[in-house]
Amino acid sequence: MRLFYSLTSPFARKVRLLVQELGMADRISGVTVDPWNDESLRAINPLCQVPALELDDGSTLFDSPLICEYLDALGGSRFFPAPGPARWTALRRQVLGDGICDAAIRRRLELSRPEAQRSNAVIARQILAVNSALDAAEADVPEEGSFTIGEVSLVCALAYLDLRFAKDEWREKRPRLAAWYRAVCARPAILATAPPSA
Ligand SMILES: N[C@@H](CCC(=O)N[C@@H](CS)C(=O)NCC(=O)O)C(=O)O
Repeated sequence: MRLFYSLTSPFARKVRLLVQELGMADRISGVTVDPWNDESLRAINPLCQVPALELDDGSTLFDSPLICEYLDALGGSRFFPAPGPARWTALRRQVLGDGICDAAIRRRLELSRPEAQRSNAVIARQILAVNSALDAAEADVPEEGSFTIGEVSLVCALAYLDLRFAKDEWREKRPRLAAWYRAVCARPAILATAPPSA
């Protein structure tokens, strides 16, 4: 299998982290690509986004939740619980983490436009989404020892905020989330997939 990714993509990091956790690194080769500037990616993923996974039969999977669930099924089904309360909690946390990344990326895109074309309303809405999602995560900090796709997504989202918006200091008003993040970051798979510094 071939994984198309970029080193700074939080969505691609979810997949890379899972690959490490599941011990599947020897089954997947990585191809780095810039999704914003390399149109050749569109032949793999028509949405031209990373992550995208090319399977051994030449077909492709894209969107991190789908790729993660596929790899988890191949690797022993440890990160996506069976239908029931644990699954809904894991998937809710995954949506929350992914949503933080979506909003942070939208904010970055808006900020990259020439100043005269920027919309302060768009930027404010993305900031509100991230802050509200962080407050929701503070109110629902993962239980000790829980490490499902939900926690994987949250880790990748928090690291992405540190990478792109470090000055926002999300930890300040969220001590429980900050303590959880500090502790979970000792996991080897998290250390091994850390994004390069900004
Ligand atoms: N829902 C997708 C989002 C993937 C995504 O937004 N990837 C970004 C990089 S972090 C990308 O490739 N953007 C290029 C584009 O949207 O044109 C997932 O979970 O994989």
